[in-house]
Amino acid sequence: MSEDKPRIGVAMIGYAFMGRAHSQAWRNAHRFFDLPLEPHMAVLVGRDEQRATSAARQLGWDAVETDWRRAIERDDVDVVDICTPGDTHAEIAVAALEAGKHVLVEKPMANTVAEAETMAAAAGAARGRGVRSMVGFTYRRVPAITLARQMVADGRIGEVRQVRAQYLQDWLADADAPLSWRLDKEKAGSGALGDIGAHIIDLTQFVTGQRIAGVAGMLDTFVTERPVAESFSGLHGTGGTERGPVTVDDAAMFLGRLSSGAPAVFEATRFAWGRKNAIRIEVNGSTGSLAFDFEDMNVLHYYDATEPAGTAGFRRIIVTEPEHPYIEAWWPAGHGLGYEHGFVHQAVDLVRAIGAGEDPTPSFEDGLHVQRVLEAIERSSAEHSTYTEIGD
Ligand code: SOE
Repeated sequence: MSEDKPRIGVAMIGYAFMGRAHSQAWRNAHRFFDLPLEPHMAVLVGRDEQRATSAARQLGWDAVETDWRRAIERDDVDVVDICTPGDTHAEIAVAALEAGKHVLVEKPMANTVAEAETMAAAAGAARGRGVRSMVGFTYRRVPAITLARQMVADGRIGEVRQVRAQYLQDWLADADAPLSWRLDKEKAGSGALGDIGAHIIDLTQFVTGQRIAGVAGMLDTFVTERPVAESFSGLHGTGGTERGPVTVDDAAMFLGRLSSGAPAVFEATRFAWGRKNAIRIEVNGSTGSLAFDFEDMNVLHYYDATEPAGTAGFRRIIVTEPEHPYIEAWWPAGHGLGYEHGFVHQAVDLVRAIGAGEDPTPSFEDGLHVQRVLEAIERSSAEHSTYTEIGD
């Protein structure tokens, strides 16, 4: 990447956990990948000017705005990267798209289907003006996950018969872990369901190449009130004596049926003591299986049932070869990637799509479908209803 490339200016709104992960992606994308445009970290947006200024200095942003509306009007901003809680996604994304800015929005795309529909409509209108939009489901950009999708598409496991997907964390298993916006329905839309269940919904659709066409589910809240946080860092805070209500689900269990009719089983919980970020998906096909666990994220397990039974077995593919997705830009075989690399790959794919005048994925329409699945699960749980079909 020696020659000077035209710059693409980025405004990032929000600078907490996701803002930090996105910042390292914007810093590194063009330093490891050959991009048609060089990301310029133009402005960080945060309401508290002093704290935002400190964050901008630490994370590498050139300027600060305290109002996102000013950021989306700036001439040095081409992309608006939304890293705020879900209750602000729709207003910011629609305004940014209407201002002619490309938009990347963190998952889940919105807090309701209605919000997601306005976002998808704004994205469709903006697309006609060459303005692009993308939803930040980064785990599909883990090389092993992208390889799994390629292997399913290439027929390496035959016809998809069944899927089981889990997202297990334990950062809320302590009943005294304090409240955060992720536990407030007004802010987050839902709890484990939308926060981490959205990821395994997107991953299942991405790996199988099919949509979830219907669901039945149940949601549980184990701890109904918690200490109000006095300070927070990442996902963990310190609680004071004041307590407040938890207004979202702590765990979501649901069944799904893919567009082919194949059944799927899902579980998302932030109460699984000992599981830190265990995103697991296993796809059983007519001639084999694929299995992945993010806690061993550089490995994809593959069982080829066409092999002679005497030597068949799950092989452990170490997804670090230069021919594997994204790997050529990084390290030699066996050195491995981490959580942060999915965010770099996301920035790379977004900038490449913008440079090529193409629509990046997942699109806002993809995000809207995930929202419809989430809402159908909530409805199924609330009404103790059985299987609910989901339209496109
Ligand atoms: C909390 O559950 C969280 O930060 C999610 O919000 C992210 O989407 C996930 O990648 C890690 O865990």
